Amino acid sequence: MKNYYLFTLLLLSSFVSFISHSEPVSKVKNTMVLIEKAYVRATIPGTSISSSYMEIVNDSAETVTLLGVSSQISPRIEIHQHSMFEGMMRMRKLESIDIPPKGRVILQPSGLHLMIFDVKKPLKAEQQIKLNFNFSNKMTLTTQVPVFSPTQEKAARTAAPDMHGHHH
Ligand SMILES: [Cu+2]
Repeated sequence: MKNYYLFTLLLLSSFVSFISHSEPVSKVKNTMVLIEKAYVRATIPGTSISSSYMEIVNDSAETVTLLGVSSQISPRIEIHQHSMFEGMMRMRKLESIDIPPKGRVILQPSGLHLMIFDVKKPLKAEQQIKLNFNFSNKMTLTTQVPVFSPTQEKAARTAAPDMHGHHH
């Protein structure tokens, strides 16, 4: 019995050391880039399109590039940029977004955003959506993002403007 216990302990400790050997790598990678204030818009009944907004923070000393985003809720998520073209608001697809060293890129309505196409099931407020971010250097980040109703979105956007640090 004692031997069995010891064996289990040994197994456990080797498992723990396996984790501690593998974890620092991904931890270092993941803490270099942070996704903040992220949300996905609830779908409008009868539509299968949505968008997502957030702030991407690069805490590393090198430029990090967002190459794409995927999720089980949609087969197609694109990086979009809104821009004015001949007095009209247009959207165009971007292949990637560069986040400068120690920098921050803000995805917000009327600007950069993630466009979520062919949403499989209606997205409702209070839901949590898992988004997978693919960055350059094979760095990935998975995060849970809440679905906001228009009211919640408005509240979130008016609640924290000072935290963005661009009201100097
Ligand atoms: Cu768009």
